Amino acid sequence: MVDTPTLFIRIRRWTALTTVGALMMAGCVAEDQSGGSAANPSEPSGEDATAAEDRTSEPTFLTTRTDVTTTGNRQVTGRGSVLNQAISVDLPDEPLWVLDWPSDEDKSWLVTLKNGDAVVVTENGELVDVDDVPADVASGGPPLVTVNQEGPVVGSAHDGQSIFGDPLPDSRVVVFRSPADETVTAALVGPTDRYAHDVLGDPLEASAVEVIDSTVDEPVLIEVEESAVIEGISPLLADVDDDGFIDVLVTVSDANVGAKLVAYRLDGTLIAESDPIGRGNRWRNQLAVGPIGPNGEVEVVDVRTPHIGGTVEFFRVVDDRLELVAASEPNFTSHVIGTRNLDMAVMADGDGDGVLDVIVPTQNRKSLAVLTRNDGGVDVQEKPVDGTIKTNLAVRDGAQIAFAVGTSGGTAGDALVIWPALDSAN
Ligand SMILES: [Ca+2]
Ligand SMILES: [Ca+2]
Repeated sequence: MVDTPTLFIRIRRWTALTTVGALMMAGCVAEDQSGGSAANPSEPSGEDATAAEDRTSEPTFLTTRTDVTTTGNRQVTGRGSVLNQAISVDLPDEPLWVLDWPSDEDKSWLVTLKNGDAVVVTENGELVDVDDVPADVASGGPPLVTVNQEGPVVGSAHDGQSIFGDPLPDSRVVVFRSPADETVTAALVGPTDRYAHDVLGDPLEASAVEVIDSTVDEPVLIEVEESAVIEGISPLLADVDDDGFIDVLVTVSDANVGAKLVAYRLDGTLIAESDPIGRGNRWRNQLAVGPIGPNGEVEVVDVRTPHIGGTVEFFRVVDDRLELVAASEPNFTSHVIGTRNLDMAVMADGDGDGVLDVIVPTQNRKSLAVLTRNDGGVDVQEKPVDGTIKTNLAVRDGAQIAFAVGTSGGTAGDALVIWPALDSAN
């Protein structure tokens, strides 16, 4: 699958850095080809892999998020499978969000419920109430979990906005941290109602993305055209063109041609953009960036028109274009219209062979599909889940990945459906 030593090292280091859900997500692009030192988080770093991995032991940086990583890139490595038999645990109400709950045993899940409660589901299927939940989360907003000296704490996914002057009210802050502790922090800003599509939970979308690079004096404001908006709830930080430099990916929409994917450098210059869908009120949900191509090529994955029969699309940077290189049949979704849950699909191994796939609900949300790139397109495997998927697809990453989703209408009514981590002996 992986065709170059450089990519192999990158993947291994990404695994190590995300195994504990750490904040520092730098290893994937921090390879030093020249032996020079790191002057900028967007440049190859001089730190070796050992130094980078040692930092993951710092517990204050532990965090779990519904968008899987702090960079907003919903991609993890390791082996996992959603095609195996799952375990269902009864819940007292409809689930909204699910997160890895990093307890001592590390096999529990946090579930927030429609009635405002939050519970931890333990490995034994016991439910433990969680008392301290922010108002934003109790009213249905996305949670995140941080770990302090007393243990896991529930926060809001909207925490951290205050460093931005004019944030989109529901923007998530994304962070990339280099091995040298340099950071890139970004959020969507400049709320506007000038594009009346209104499918992401309110009438407001962003007019710009603000990038705070700790090695640069001033924040960079990347504004889109006056007819357009950034239609999402966060930017995505990843090396879109696989040149060793971190980039910013957003979805730009307008009333005439609908949504397109656009990648910028940290200084705001354009790297590449996809074709737009071609008509207004047609959205695409950018999901992840990673080496998912049939020979390990870095590709950008989205779900095109997730509300009306979504197609999973795969793009590569070719000159100044994000060129469509493969697409599924239109049978998938990663978003329910009107909600803020854009986290129903991930790029991760979904069939247990250790090779990256896209795991995404089918349009009726009664199955999960595992999509694997092949030379000509996409292979699809599907597995029914117990009920209809109501939440994000939660991931506990590591060498062996566990997954969980909340469902309603299954054999147990409301339930948490869990795919435990594969036995490492398998
Ligand atoms: Ca790049
Ligand atoms: Ca796989």
